[in-house]
Amino acid sequence: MKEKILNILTTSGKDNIISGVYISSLLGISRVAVWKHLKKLKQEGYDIKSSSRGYQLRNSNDLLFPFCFKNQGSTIHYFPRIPSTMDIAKKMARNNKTPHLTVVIAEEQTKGRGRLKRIWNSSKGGLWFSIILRPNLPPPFSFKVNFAASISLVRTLNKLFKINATVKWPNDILLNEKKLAGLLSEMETKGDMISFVNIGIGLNVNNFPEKHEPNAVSIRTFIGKKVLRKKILSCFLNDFEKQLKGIYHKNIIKIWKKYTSTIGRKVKIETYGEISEGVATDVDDTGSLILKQKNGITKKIIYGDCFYKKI
Ligand code: BT5
Repeated sequence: MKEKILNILTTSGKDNIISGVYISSLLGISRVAVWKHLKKLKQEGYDIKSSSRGYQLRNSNDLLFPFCFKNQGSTIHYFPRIPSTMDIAKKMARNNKTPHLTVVIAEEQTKGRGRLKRIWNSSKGGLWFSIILRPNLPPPFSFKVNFAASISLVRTLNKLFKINATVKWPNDILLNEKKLAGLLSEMETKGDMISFVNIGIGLNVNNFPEKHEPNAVSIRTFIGKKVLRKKILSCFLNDFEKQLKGIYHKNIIKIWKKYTSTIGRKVKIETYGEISEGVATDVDDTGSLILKQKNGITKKIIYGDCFYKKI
């Protein structure tokens, strides 16, 4: 019923204002029942305005409801306001019946998180989602999935908006040296295989992240207008699904290198409190960064935060 009401509010009426009588006649339920459903939707966080003329779903031109996605809708789960899509995705993924490529989207996250439990600012207007993946891979190969996600994201954004976003090792997306998106992954294993990998993606689209993060940028601030998040997500999912096919045999790192701005840069890497500096000379086939330090010694770094030094 909830989906049906949202669908009616999205698709009909002048100014998208729909009377309760009209909704009740379409759905064959009483006006009181309509009112109760709408009250619940508002409590859940849907931006619905009531007036003497009826009900109006605000900001309805860029909704991310499952029925807004033609072929992908059946695996999309939308929440107006939740702590984090990662928590819901984890719960869902632990149920073996949840299929590969299930997507959990939030309009707003109250406890969005980055790596090492850092805060991820997730106000309205961004694209905050997690994808549940069941790649047929042993755990040491999970890096392929993470790198594939950043390739698909950067490729989608560059194609749709004619921008020149790049990937910073391991998988931040930068635009003009500022952070446009961050990726996070959480995995569980069963025996010798991955049970699921959940990839969380936070992409600044129509929000203004620079208010809280001076080093952040959104598509809207960069290109100067609002864009459709639905289109971004749909194109990304199509590209990512194709990339994941036969991923075990693909040289993902070779593809990733076409999109990275890290190789050749002077960098500082922080790994659990240890700091290393030098030039990032390569990323090897396991996704580790190869750093040539000032003393000439080469170091292989498996995990860490990478900061670019000024050119
Ligand atoms: C990341 O962490 O970059 C991964 C972010 C993943 C967020 C998604 S949103 C959907 C899903 N659900 C979640 O709860 N999380 C995932 P990390 O590399 O640790 O970067 C975190 C740092 O980025 C913070 O310490 C801030 O400095 C900065 N930051 C926070 N919010 C930001 C934003 N909106 N845009 C750019 N930078 C931000």
